[in-house]
Amino acid sequence: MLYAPSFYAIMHRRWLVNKTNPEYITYLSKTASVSPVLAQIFMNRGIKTPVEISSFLNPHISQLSDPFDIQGVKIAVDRILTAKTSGEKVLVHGDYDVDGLSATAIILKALKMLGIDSHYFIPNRMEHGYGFNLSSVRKAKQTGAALIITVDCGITSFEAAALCKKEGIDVIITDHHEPIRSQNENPPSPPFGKGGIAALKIPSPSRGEGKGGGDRIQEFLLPDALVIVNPKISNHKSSISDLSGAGVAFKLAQALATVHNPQFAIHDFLDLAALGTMADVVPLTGENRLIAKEGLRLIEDGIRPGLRALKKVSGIEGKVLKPGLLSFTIIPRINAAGRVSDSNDVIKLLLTDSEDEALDISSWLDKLNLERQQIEEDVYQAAIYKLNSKGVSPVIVLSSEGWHQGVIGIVASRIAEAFYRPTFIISIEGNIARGSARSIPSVDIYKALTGCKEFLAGFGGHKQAAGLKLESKNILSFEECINRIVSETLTEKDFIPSLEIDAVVDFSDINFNLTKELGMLEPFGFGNAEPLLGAKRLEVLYPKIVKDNHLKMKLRQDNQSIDAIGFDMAVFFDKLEASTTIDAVFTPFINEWEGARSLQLNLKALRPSL
Ligand SMILES: [Mn+2]
Repeated sequence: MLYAPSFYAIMHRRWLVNKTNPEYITYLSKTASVSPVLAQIFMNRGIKTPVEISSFLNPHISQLSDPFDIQGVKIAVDRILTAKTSGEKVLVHGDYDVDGLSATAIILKALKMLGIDSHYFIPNRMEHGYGFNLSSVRKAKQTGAALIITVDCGITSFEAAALCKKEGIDVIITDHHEPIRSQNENPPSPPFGKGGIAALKIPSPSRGEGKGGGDRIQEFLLPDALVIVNPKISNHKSSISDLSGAGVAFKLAQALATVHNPQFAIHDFLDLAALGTMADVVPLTGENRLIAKEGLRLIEDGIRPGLRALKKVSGIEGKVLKPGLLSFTIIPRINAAGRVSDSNDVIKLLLTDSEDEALDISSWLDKLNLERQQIEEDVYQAAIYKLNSKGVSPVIVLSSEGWHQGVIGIVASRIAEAFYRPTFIISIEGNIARGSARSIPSVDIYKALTGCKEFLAGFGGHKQAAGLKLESKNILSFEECINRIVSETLTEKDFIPSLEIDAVVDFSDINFNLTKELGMLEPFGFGNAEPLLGAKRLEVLYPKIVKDNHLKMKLRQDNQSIDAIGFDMAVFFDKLEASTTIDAVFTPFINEWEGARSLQLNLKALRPSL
């Protein structure tokens, strides 16, 4: 997601303000020694005691949880150490996205540090499809591996695990995706086979309740592996239940470090774990916050040649890094390989000690990313053209021959965001069509798909993203069905995006100390959004358009005025008259200009005062 809000989203938004008991805010502010505004923000985010606030404000890797708390880690560690003592070869099976590649690099590096002869297999999106599959088992046989460790996948790989068993190859599955629940009436057992649907990999947010013991494993349909390490099986609703694939791999590396080798420094893995964590858009709270915060610092310091080179080709060398910045610099470049080419060289990039090799691979990724952008833009423009001719319905379904599989998910996401409608982008190849869907918060797209399964050959995913496969001749019937189902359950206001405001403030609350406090909540991202503040009845002074598209002005409340900038908000200029008052939503920040520091408001939304 880029910073620029779409025109559509700016113009039609419901403003929601969180309300809390003011007495508790005063109490919390005093006991936790934070401003009332910050206390309100914490309350909104479910952080409700001084102890919780203190640990959130001071994340440190010493707070990392014991990796052996995750079910299966002990067995996995023992098996890996057996591979070391008996000189067995090990194959790491990964995935072609940033999370899967980071996870692969983490485990490979850990195995190499133990002196284990290790190899890897990254499936190719076009050739093998997503997930641990039979070609990976073949590769293990070729290399003579006695043990396969999957990362960021495998939790639904029944077939491949069964084949391994038959071939006498042990499998350790490490994953973070949702396991299939056994009471599920339709177990989506390997639904699409070869060339499956990439978008299916995103975990479903539906969770089991309570903390699992060994007996709870019975509730899931799991592949027959030696052991499965997945916090979704045993650590529901804990600080580690939302780890990314790289996060789970990191916990295994952390466990190996604690039992085996003192020269194992968990610092050697944290930058990669952070990369997967940010790329997979898991909530940046709990253990993920510790990983992201520390890992970002390591990426900033440039400890790894591969990431240093990627920063260089992305033009962000020496910059202060935030998840939002990485999401349109390093992350898409790494993902480009899996989208339009092959990701195997990315592992070399992440593990190399050679500056030259790092720069070579990074430049290649940079080119692939340009190629990906061009392909994406072509598909996007073609999709918008189709949309213009057919009009916007409650669910947008667009299809065509020749739309590249590697970009349909991104295009669906862009259109869903721009038009605030669940969006399906479907690529037709002869009789068969494959599509990718992205939804809006009010629509559970997985559930809606279930209602249309008579038209589908297969589907999977979760509330906000899904993949599907169908016969081309059924596209129209499917489109009618999904529109009917969604229209039946939603009202008009569900199609208006909302803007959640953390606190309504007076200008007298906004000062340097507050911006400093807000900075301590970083890194911002999914699950830990940048706080939005609101203020009412503001006078607009000296509005002007700068650099074509941005809006600059002063806002005044009582006797205090503050500079404000609205990126990509020039569209509001005509609506601003110096005499009318407006309400504004913003994040305050410190603007440094020629050595001087001043408060400034980064505007997110404006409306005339009611
Ligand atoms: Mn993942």
